Amino acid sequence: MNLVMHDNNNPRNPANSMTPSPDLDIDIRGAVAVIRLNRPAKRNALSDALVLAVRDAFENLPATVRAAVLGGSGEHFCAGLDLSELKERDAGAGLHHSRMWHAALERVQYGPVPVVAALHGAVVGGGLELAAACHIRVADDTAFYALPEGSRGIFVGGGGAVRIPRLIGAARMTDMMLTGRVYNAEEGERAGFAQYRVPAGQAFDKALALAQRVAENAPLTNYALVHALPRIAEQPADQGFLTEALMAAIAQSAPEAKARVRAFLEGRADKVKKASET
Ligand code: 1HE
Repeated sequence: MNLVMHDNNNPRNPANSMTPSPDLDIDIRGAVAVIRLNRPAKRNALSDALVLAVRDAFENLPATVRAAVLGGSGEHFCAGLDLSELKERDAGAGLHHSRMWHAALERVQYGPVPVVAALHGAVVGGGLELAAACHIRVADDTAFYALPEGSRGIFVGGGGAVRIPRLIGAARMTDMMLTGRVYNAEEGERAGFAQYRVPAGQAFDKALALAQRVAENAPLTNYALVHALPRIAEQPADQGFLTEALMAAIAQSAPEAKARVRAFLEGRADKVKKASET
């Protein structure tokens, strides 16, 4: 049993609603939840059970958690859909299977906290769809990105058709699926898959450091970034401006926001440093 749940105090949801999975490690480290796909022998391929375990993990994070890291054990982040479970499905069953993935990855993207993905090795197919549902992606130099669905005679079904073009553009995604093109870590950073690239073996440490930094933000600011920003980006501009104003008004009214601004004005908070100093 590889499930490690160090903190069962969970006011957000009853702890007993958690579906333990032997293939998912959950380690609560203070304000950061470290969640790891743990099926290295199968390259962390996403069985239905593992997809549901990811959903449950994000649904049941303890209220003390302020950010999460999502990574994979072994040599690869994730080999995508578990192809051994790919059955003959009629159209209705295929629809529901895809919608099950959508519901699970929706809990990652629109869950309670920002999620930093630590990527290495294969980030392919449904693994790339899962990474795209996270808020920050850190990739090490071993990472590579592909959408082999094109060659397997299938299509993306885990939200990739919506999320991946927003990272790299529809033209690049079309090319990847039509031609089987694989992006290496450097090309992937340039294309927009990852916001950070680090030397081999350092993705997890960098992701954890970023998550710890994210966890220090005022909770309402993180809420606005996870829940409001992507929706504002989808709204027509005039509606987006109004949603932005409403969110800004709510965030700045929090006592924590007022205290943070006061701390700066009284010289007790960090100044913004030049990029070369950070
Ligand atoms: C798997 C899977 C998998 C590995 N489902 N079992 N995804 C793909 O098409 C990618 C398929 N996988 C690969 O291309 C390679 O495995 C990797 C590049 C990821 C890794 O290569 P490597 O040499 O390190 O490992 P391997 O020897 O290929 O695999 C080790 C074992 O994992 C082996 O099983 P074994 O019993 O022979 O040891 C593989 O069969 C197994 N394995 N990947 C099942 N994906 C919501 S829709 C999403 C649609 C998709 O994601 S389609 C894309 C699926």
